[in-house]
Amino acid sequence: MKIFYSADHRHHNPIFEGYTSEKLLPAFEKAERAEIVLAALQENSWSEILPPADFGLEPVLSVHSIAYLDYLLSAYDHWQPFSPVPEIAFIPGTFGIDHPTAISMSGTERYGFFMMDTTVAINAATYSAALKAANCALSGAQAIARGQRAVFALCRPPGHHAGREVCGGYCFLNNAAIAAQWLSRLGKVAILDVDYHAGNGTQEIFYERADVLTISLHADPAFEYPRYAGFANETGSEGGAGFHHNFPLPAGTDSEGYLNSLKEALLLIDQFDPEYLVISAGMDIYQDEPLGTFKITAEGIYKIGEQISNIGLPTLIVMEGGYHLTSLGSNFGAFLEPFS
Ligand code: Q9C
Ligand code: ZN
Repeated sequence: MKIFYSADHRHHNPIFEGYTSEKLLPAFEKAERAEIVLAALQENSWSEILPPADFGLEPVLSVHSIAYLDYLLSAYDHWQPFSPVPEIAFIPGTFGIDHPTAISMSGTERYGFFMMDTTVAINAATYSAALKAANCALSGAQAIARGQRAVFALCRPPGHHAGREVCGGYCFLNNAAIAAQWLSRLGKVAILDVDYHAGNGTQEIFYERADVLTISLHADPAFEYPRYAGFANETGSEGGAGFHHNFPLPAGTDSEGYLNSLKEALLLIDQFDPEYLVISAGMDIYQDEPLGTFKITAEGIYKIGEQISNIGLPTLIVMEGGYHLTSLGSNFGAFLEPFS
């Protein structure tokens, strides 16, 4: 199996993901996540690790706005004159709730328009890391289009919480959405999101589209991040009405409960009859996950991969979340094994 990976993610290594009045909260989304997954996959005879090709900005700008890209590129440098400590990453203190547009790019406080939470601090390396991750996903999409059965994009930072012009939940560029958008020129695409958290960014990006079916299985946003999206009654709008499906699941969901919902999701994909399948894969569904509440075993993760693989579509698997470091490598291995 082709696996696209770039080491450029390493310098995007946030030390905090929010704050209380007393302290900064340490980050879960760390560089070692990708290194751990890479090291585990290198042990498999079926792994072929490849660097991503450069697809330029066009495929990224077909999903994200130019103002947003400019924000990711310039926020850190722009902020430096105001920063008390030079190395620390940029995070604004004011957020542009429901504002129709980013009025102007002057003034770092305006940057709060582009983010939905405090987990997306930007340092000097964030933009290039995010762009490389998008290129890993695009390289995977291209390999699928050229006839590969299944490809893994070892993306970091992750992407599925990023919307057209908003970052959040450790995500800056929506890698899976960028790849799916690229593939959608060639035929219908289904995106299945099995990360523990609702794929709100992907949902937003394709919400009015009938040619890209989006489905997300996740912890119920009534109690879990991202809180403001991922409910069952959100099913698409305009031309895309009926082409988005959320499966909000209760805390404590085990392998059996998960696989039951997955069966329904796979039926919807079968009925849609797409040319390509893109998976947003997060191992934070695992039982020992520090950010999760599900009770899914390693065997359950293998079976989830197996059920998805059994529908037989050309499949691009994109790495999203998963923060239990000691199981992360073997869980991605278990998920990918049925596709190999
Ligand atoms: N202390 C992914 O798995 N949690 N993102 C916010 C702040 C954010 C998870 C709680 C979780 C984001 C890609
Ligand atoms: Zn997640």
